[in-house]
Amino acid sequence: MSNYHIKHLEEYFKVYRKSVREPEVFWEEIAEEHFIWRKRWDNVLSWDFSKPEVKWFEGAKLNITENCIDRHLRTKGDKTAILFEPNDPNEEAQHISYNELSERVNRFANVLKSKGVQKGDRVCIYLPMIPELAVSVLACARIGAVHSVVFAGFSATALATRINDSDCKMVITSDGSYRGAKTIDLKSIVDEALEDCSGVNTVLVAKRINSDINMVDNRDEWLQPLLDAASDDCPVEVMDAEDPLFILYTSGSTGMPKGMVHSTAGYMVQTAYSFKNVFQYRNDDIYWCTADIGWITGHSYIVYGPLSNGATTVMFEGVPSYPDFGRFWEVVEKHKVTQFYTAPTAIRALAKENLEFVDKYDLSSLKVLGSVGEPINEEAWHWYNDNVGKKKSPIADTWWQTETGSIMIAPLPYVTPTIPTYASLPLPGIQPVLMDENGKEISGNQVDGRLCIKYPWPSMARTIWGNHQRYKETYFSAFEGKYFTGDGALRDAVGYYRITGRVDDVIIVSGHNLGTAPIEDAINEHPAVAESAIVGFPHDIKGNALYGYITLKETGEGRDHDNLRKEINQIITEHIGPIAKLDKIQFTHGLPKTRSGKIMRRILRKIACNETSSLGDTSTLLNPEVVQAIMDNAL
Ligand code: 7RM
Repeated sequence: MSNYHIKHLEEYFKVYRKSVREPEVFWEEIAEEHFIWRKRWDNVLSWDFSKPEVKWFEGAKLNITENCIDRHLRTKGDKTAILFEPNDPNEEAQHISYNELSERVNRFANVLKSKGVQKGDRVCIYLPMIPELAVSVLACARIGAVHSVVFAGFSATALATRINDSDCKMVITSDGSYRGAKTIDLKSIVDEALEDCSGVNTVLVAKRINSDINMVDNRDEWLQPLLDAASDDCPVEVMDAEDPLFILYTSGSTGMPKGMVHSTAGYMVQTAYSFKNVFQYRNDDIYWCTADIGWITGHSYIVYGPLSNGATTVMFEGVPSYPDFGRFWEVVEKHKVTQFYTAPTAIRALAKENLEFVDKYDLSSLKVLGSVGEPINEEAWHWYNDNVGKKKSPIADTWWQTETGSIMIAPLPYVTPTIPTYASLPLPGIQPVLMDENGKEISGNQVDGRLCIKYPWPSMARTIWGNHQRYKETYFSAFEGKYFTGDGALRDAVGYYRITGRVDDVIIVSGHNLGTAPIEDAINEHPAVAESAIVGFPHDIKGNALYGYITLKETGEGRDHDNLRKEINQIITEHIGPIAKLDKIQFTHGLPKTRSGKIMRRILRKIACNETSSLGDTSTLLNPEVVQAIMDNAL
């Protein structure tokens, strides 16, 4: 009897009910049947959200790389584990088999050891999307070092902050990276960062762009000669279930980034389980997630989830717009990708372009589409469904967070009927609840509130590195005894969840709670609109009024702005009601985005409220230049 792969809706409901009735039995069965343990656990779960303290599979011993690599070698040694697609389409793709991955991870692990890295030490990885990134992550895990991957688009200051916060001894980087038509000099960013990081004594440098870089004596070393000299046999470090596997930083709305700490066993079990079900993964599939491994999506659904299932996972170095906007679809055709997982911001960017970029390619291999990172607006959902999935590939709108480690709410393709903009139903083992402002659980359907999770799940982050108090305050204090996600959601008549955005995005206009996502959805239906972001600003009568920042498609650019404003408010009136009409509409050439593609409404709110003297932390912005332009034209 196995609950591991759910194939029918009735089965989903049955398994879900069991997972609520007997959560420990549910997770224990999955853990038992699908992983290699060096020692079995003594206790499935102990927890206390008031401390907060959560332990899964306590007493168990394991190594996650034995589960992601070694156990596949006997039956799948020659199967491609990582399919590396370079930035330049003329450079050949690399098919790295499980055998080869094993060899490379073992060598790398031995290099780390030879440089003095020990179990529990933190290693910062600042690499572009090249195979060494996945290999170094796994090499750390093999020897029990805690990896802290920093997205290689972050600045020197952001990198230094993260290195220092978790006391990394070593940085792994490259001579540079390719990004579309550009090359980026990563090594000099590292050099600049390390001026402020006295704890780092070793920098390992992978060669990617063959540039002439500065190497600091007694600190920097080229990686390849070390790998060549190392043994390809590195026995695994046997870890405790609750030993930290990695730290990943996520920015809070204020203050220092939070180093979320993930555990070994719980994280492994749930990323594997969710990968299997949300992507309906089958043996010969070619799975592609376009995220960067610098984000949680890449950790869980490029590296650990796929590899623990013995899958082929595509690792893409490039960008969606190079050499042209057909790049994603070219890769899908070339490698016959079966599952494609990307972010709404990418979909919206591609939807702005000519459809020929999609139609040129044969996308018939696709079976499942995924979306993650933001609420997917209705317009983008339909574009994705019609043009990429040809109305045949279900879209899994996956809601989760860096903190949750795994996908929490999502339809299971071919199992759960999908509705645009609805992340739909919780995965088995996940117990979401909606709370009102007074801290009461809202029961029933057709309600909205703050999204909390009321029971622990295996892959939840265990703490914030070095600041357990902040962990408690941020996630376990707003609602007693519950994990607070920071998101708002509504639950419809059949129990489907729709995530309406961060709760700080909820705007109360004349006493009505308005989520930004549904309003933006309505606006984005206008044929001239490419993207929009809504924020509130103080209003004498209504309390708050709505301010919309709107970017137009190329086709909309010559249009009369006053007419457009009327049409947009008309659409809002039709979709939501006159209460949600915008008081101010500013047309802009771009919206401020984080490097992971999320619109930074916090900055737009400050501009709308005329508080531009203190914009707060803008160091994680992808496109700081648009902020000035928006301020200059603010209404
Ligand atoms: C995986 C990831 C987490 C925040 C989360 C939400 C938003 C993510 C969706 C979504 C609506 C989705 N981790 N979010 N996925 N909102 N629908 N399917 O993105 O830590 O970087 O961000 O992202 O607000 O709290 S994250």
